[in-house]
Amino acid sequence: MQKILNFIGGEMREPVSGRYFETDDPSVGAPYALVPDSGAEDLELAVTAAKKAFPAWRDMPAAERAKALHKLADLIDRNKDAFARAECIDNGRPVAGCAAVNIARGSANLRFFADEAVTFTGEKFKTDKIESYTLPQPLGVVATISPWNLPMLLFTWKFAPALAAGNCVIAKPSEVTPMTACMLAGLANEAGIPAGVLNVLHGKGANIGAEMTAHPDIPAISFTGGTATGKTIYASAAQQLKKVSLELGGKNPTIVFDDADLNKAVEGAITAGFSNQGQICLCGSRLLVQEAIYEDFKKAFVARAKEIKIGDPLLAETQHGPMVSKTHMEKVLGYIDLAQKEGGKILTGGRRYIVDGRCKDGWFIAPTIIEGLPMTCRTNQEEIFGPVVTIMPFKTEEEAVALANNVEYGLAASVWTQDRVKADRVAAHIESGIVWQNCWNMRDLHTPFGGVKKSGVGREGGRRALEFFTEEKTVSRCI
Ligand code: TXE
Repeated sequence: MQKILNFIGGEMREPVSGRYFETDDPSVGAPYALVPDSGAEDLELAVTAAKKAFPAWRDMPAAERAKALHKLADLIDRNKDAFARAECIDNGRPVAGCAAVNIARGSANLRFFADEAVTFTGEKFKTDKIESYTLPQPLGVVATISPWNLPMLLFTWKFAPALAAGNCVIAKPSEVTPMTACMLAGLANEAGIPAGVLNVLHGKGANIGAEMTAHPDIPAISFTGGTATGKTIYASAAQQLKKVSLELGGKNPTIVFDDADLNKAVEGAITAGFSNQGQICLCGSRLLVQEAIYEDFKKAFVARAKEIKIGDPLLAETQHGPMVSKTHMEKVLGYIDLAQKEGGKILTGGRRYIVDGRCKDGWFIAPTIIEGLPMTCRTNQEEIFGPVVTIMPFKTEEEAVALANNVEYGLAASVWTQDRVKADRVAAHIESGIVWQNCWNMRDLHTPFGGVKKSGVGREGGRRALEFFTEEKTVSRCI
């Protein structure tokens, strides 16, 4: 069994308690590595190391910090095949997707925020009597907590802006997918990131995660994960008035109007619904199709879903791997059962999928499409976070918007129509942080990213992330 270690003060360290737990390879359904079960003592060591490193890192010119982050990005790229393979084994995403998305975005995130921080400056103000300027200053030691669905992408997305802005970080990846975070930590010294600037602690949310959110010397927490966990973290952070950024769940609509380019919309809805086995907070899990094209669209969508190649995620041609864990597979299968009890008809998929050979015990679920459910049922209201899409017809634009908005979540939506004015009108009325027009998950890292309603608090991306990890000080003088 491989052993994952914490990274504290520039050194790989065993957890103080000596306790570990197992993590699984979901494609074979068996444990393959040991994860530190870190706790308060490990956190204390990390906070001490980070506090010691902070003054020098803070005072370093942003361009110098950027150099180290670029070097770390170079090292990720140099080892990208090893990272992609490790991420695939840990998470189950097919290796091609890991390479093209999870790992490529890992290094891209580091480069992007390194460069953004160099041009991130305060503002100047002037009246006839007073001139003022602002100084955006780093917060100190901050915490990032990331989930299992896009391990490397979200791990770096959280800590890169914090480091670039001059903070020291204690980063906790998900206990379900800790491997690539551990590998990345192993490159930090070579990249020239000073000891204590980046610390990586592994362990369970309820133990080390909760310790991090309650620690008095950590003034800010950036979290991506489930809405229930987000609420717990928000409540804990409130006790000490910490800053929080919460990127939470989604139940996102894909709206297809009858004037859409049918082929592009089908392909878009497939990508939105089933990318990463539906385990992306942005996935379009509720497909709304205008009635004139409903039957044709449904036929094409189901046929296309059946073509998705399920199999061993280490094979280059595989498009659809296993669910991340047994617990998660059981949760998703539970929702598929529920959907049928609620009156839904399975059009394809709908059960555990057995892959022959090496992956025969893997936790696979085929792309699943369900028809005939009302928007108010649990299947259409709760985040399933798997390869499950419900499809339903609508008559008018107003009805489509009302159906889209009839959930507690509000992260993202995609709208398919060739009518630009209609696309803009719908975008304005959808209750979500992000709307894509005739595309899905096209990301410009400068743009604000985040949700409304139960999908989160705050915005990340570009300048917003740097603002979150700094406090603005106003300096004024009389003239
Ligand atoms: O995520 P958790 P889980 C959704 C999805 C999924 C559900 C639960 O619906 O089925 O959430 O998944 C840490 N204090 N999403 O349980 O628990 C935890 O260790 C501090 C949506 O795996 O939210 C991990 O590092 N930290 C999603 C991180 O929080 C705590 C991505 C996320 O885990 C903690 C993942 C605590 N009390 C799941 N409890 C998205 N929207 O991207 C847990 N953690």
